[in-house]
Amino acid sequence: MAPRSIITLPDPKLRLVSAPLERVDDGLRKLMGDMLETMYEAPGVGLAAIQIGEPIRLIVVDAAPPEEPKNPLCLVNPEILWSSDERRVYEEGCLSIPEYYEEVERPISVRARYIDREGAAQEILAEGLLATVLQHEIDHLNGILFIDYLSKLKRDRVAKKFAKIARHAAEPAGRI
Ligand code: K1U
Ligand code: ZN
Repeated sequence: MAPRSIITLPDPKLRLVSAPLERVDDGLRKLMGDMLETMYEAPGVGLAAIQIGEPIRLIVVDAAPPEEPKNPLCLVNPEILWSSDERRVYEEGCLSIPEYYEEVERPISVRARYIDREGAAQEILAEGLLATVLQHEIDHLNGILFIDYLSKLKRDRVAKKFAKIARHAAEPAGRI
């Protein structure tokens, strides 16, 4: 396993719609391991393949409380089958929008189907943080970022801030 670099705003790849996967093989399982290592190292509670530049429908999540054992999940071609009418607000972050947190309202529970790391079809009923993270990660597969749920004013402000950071990072180092 090897940690990978996480792409950040305004990288246009973050707006791609990722492609479904045809099969689960050793190459994909290696990528799952790399993504889990990248997520734990960040640290984070989820990661979509596009965040390491791979436009495929693969996400990893671990929403276990810090005092409990790790509970890594790898989800291939995940799809939301049902969302609760009941919603809750949670302060979200995104490893592709570092150090920016805002409250987002989403359904409190979701049922999702996916293919697991052995290639078997699975369903999961998720509540609380796991439900929030699954929705956030599945949004990444469709080119949607959590800032898209904020007001235009807040979204434009954060987009400008990260565009400026990227411009400065691209500048040649100044002479002494
Ligand atoms: O997709 C991502 O960018 C990962 C993101 C997932 C997420 C967090 C919160 C709500 C919805 C989705 C993160 O993991 S941001 C970092 C974070 O939340 C965290 C970091 C360390 C410990 C616990 C949480
Ligand atoms: Zn994110």
